[in-house]
Amino acid sequence: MNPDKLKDKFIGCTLVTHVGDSLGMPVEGYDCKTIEMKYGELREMLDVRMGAGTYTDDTEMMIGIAESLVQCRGFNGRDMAGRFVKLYNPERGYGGGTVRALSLLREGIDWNFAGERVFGGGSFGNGSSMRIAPIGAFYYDKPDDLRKIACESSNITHAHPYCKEGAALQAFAVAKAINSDPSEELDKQSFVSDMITFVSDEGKLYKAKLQHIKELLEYVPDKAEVIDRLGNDSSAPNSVPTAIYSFISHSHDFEGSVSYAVSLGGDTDTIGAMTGAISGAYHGKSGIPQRWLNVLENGERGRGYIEMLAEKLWELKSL
Ligand code: AR6
Ligand code: MG
Repeated sequence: MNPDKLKDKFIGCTLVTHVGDSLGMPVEGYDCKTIEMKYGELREMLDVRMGAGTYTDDTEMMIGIAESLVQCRGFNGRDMAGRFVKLYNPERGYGGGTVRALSLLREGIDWNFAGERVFGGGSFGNGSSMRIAPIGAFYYDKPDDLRKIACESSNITHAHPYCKEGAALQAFAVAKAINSDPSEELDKQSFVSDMITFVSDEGKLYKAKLQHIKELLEYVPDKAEVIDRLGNDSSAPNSVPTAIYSFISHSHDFEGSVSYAVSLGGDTDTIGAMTGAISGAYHGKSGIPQRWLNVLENGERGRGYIEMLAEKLWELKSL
């Protein structure tokens, strides 16, 4: 692939995690009908709750992954866990399971054992899938490494098999989007078939959801049916497939894909962030509407910092 295109896609998947997170943050927890009644089709970043363009835990943890991959030139679980702990800002809206895992890590529990002590056997929340974009990018050309590293990174806070599989699947979607040329028509059915093949035997739940996606792509279902069949809550199995569908059903329409994901309601910031990661990986940074870029927070670890990390990640791949 043309190196500049690849760089644009590395920046796209990380920065659009931020975009989707920030677009969804103001309406997190609203249902689909309420969002439609109050805002119609939500395409602007509302200046409510944390403020327009502010990111939540999704992006903060994604930054932890990117920093760690860059500093260690690949995966290092202890380093990554340390960065999650160091970056943690309670005002960003973390899930309870993650807060618990981070506090165990802070107490000195080894990085590979904290996650399984949450909820007795591990959280099945979407917290390890929402942050995975940099792993999808860094291992975009190595699916076996991608699966292994995605699972290990999940284990730091989310040890449940649903989460490991969800994180691997979301990372694989990002990798597939990086490998796809947006100037050609996307073969939607074969995109999903490849994902079904990728899912391991422990991920039967995801295979069934991906089969739903194949069916839903054959017509234009109403949002209630999509929510009913794929889900929109904060568990990994009820949100990762929803993000994959939001991207594939709007693959030609960058803005529409993220806006659609948020419009489904429920865990809007995270479904927005995960859809954004895939759409950003497909279209690249150059596909992001300028008015969205302009409003993203840009302090010490804001938009510019995320771009810089993505560029360094790309440089490491180009060595
Ligand atoms: N048993 C029972 N309930 C569970 C279990 C389990 N093993 N695992 C998860 N839950 P959590 P996250 C339920 O807390 O994944 C933030 O807003 C439980 O109700 O690990 O880090 C993020 O931005 C728990 O509260 O959170 C995401 O949007 C919930 O699943 C979202 O929260 C989420 O699991 C999830 O983040
Ligand atoms: Mg969040």
